[in-house]
Amino acid sequence: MATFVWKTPAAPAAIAVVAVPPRPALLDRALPAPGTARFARLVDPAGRPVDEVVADRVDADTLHLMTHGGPGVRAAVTAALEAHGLLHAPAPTDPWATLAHPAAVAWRLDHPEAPEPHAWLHRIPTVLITGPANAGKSSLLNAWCGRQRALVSPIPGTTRDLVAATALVGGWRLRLFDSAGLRATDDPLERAGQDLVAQARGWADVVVRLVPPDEETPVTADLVVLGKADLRPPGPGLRWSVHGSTTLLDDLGRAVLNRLGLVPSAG
Ligand SMILES: Nc1nc2c(ncn2[C@@H]2O[C@H](COP(=O)(O)OP(=O)(O)OP(=O)(O)O)[C@@H](O)[C@H]2O)c(=O)[nH]1
Ligand SMILES: [Mg+2]
Repeated sequence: MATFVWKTPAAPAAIAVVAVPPRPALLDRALPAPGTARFARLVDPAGRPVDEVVADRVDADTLHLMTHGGPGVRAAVTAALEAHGLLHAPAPTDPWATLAHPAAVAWRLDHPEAPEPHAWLHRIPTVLITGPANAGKSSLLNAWCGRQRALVSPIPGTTRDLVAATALVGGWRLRLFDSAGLRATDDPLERAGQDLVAQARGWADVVVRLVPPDEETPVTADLVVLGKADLRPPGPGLRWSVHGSTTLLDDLGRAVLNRLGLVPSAG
């Protein structure tokens, strides 16, 4: 059975586009030749006008009707095309509809036809912030997402659950997870929190290990961040301090994006 497909989303708009087979009975005047367009009226099977359209003959087998885009017009056009014996086919999933970041939309606008280079256009990367108790993980989460999302206190073992927040970094959304501090403990709830961290290390796309000044041993993580930099002597490495400038956060964000292959290395 011949079909028609709406090529534009259902949201109200000035104009909507529907692809139909080039049947002369659909219009009140002759079909345009392939590669040309003409103004016409879409008519129902009894010849009654339904909408004024521009009929664009994309090729020998396809006619695009540019109808008006309000919901009432769309419903009337759908009904008329069904009355002509055409089957309403669902639109193929629009890759634009699932873009997850402002930067992904910008990339798509620049590369409308290109194959997509990575899943991050549609998926929000997850970033686990881990490290010893009292390292400043919750303070980092709060600074990164721009609000007091997690409790901060000088008492080690404050955070137990994974605490999620979203940050926008260079136009990319990141799903950040603060987590329980790592230390020896007999508290069953704190241990349960540390088990969550172990699981999160498995599914997080990037693991950021925040190292306090008294822990200098290099550790394995995607990114090692030297925390409480205001209490450290100057030196190399990726540094962070809640009392520092926003440049530190920018550097950290760039390093995470770099791990994800989203921007070139900051050098
Ligand atoms: N000087 C300094 N203090 C900081 C910094 N970041 C956090 N702190 C302080 O360090 C203490 C612990 O901070 P939190 O952010 O709660 O540390 P945490 O790693 O989440 O701790 P737990 O949840 O217990 O694992 C608080 O008193 C903070 O104010 C920093 O960059 N510099
Ligand atoms: Mg905490």
